[in-house]
Amino acid sequence: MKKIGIVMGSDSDLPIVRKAMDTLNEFGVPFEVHVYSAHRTPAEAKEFAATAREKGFGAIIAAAGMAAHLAGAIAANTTLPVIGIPVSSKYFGGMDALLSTVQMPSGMPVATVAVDGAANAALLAIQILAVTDDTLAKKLEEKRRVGAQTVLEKNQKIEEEFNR
Ligand code: RP5
Repeated sequence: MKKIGIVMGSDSDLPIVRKAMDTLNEFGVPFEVHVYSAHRTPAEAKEFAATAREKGFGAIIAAAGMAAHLAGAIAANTTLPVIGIPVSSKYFGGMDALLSTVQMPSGMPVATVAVDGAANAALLAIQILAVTDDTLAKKLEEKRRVGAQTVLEKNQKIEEEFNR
């Protein structure tokens, strides 16, 4: 199975990134995690992206906050799918990171999830691998089924309480 690369701009992003790692572990998808910054360690970020395909990665998740150029900088150096997680910080409620991640110029796509949306980033990465992996696709379907069941149970409780 292809690996998922996870890159974060700072170790301060780890509490958010951990949700992606938990989801990948839940599905048994192998991954590597690194701290590479588009601004503080641009050479290492570039090297990781440029060699990711030959090292067996199938997609890369990049998480960063503030002027969050990491996902774009990674995308500039690989044709693997890149998923950006805008990480919220003290100011602007994560809008700074969201716009820095999502507003990529034409020809250089980054699939951006919600602010701090690390679990969805992992699910999207798994969906990418599941294009050619039926076992993973079945696990995704089962997770959706369980998720729907949970919502239906909540609905039933609400209906019983308020619809008399
Ligand atoms: C970004 O700056 C990082 O991704 C992090 O979200 C933010 C703050 O980094 P630290 O100052 O906490 O290292 O590059």
